[in-house]
Amino acid sequence: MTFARTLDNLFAREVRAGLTRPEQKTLPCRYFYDSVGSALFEAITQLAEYGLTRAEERILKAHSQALTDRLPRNLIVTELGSGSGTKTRAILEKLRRRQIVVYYPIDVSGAALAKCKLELGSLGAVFPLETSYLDGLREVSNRRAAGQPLLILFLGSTIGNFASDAAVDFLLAIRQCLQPGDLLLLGTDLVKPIEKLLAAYDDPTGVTAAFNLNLLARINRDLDADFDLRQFEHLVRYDEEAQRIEMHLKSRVYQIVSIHQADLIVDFVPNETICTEACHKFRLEQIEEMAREAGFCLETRWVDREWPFADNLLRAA
Ligand code: AVJ
Repeated sequence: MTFARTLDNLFAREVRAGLTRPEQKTLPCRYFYDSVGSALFEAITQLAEYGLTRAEERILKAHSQALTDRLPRNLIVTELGSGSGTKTRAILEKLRRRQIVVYYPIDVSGAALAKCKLELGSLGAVFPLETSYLDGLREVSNRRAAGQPLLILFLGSTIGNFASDAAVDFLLAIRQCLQPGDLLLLGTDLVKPIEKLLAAYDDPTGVTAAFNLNLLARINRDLDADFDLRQFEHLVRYDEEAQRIEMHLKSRVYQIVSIHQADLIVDFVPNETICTEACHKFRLEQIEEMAREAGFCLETRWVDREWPFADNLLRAA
């Protein structure tokens, strides 16, 4: 039974759970990343309005030597949600000057992992793991030699997809796979003017709207459903109190949708929404507090000023 097959069942269960919620209907954002979704996300990272990726690229280009100088010898590197790995090149290029690079990219998207292996394969030994973040991390932790240090990369502010308590729980779960002294490089998008955030998630070109709608296309294809994408509209909100961007799909009309593999018939009233993603934004002091609660201490951090974003080097205490 391949990972993809088991996913369908899990996918069906999670879609059913999200669309039968009493208050706000939801869909899990990790299902954005089928091959079309991964390609659309790559396009998002090129958009003028979406400054996150370029901000982190600037940080890694400028500081990967300083980062490498802080790393213990003979470590292995793993990355949660590596995507195509383009940002990681800066770090691995510096690392291979002083050791053989051993890198485990972990991602739910096989398409992204294939690109990552192509992108970074010339820099050392690359072992892609197509699985969930924590299962992959446990796998890597089991494979390392006794006492061999580990660097985990969790870039791009994907931690922002977790609500604040869940983010601490997730970091705690990571901590439990580690040994004291292991390092985590955590990418966090920082709070900034609302109009800048709204433009980043609702670009005038419509790429993010397509990325969002593609989730319904995936459900139609993989779960035998009949969503009419033209009857849904991409909608973005910013919740100032929760410091988060929310992406929604809004129903234009009253409609009934059948999702056969989830054994579900669900109706939508006009203007009702499905929340498909929450992207939390951080203040520097909140990141340090979150890290402390999860058993990490902040070693150092690098901040991009042009598009406020921070890469935080955390040590497992
Ligand atoms: C990959 C989760 C970091 O939150 O900015 C981009 C995903 N969603 N545009 C983000 C995303 C809409 C992205 N992360």
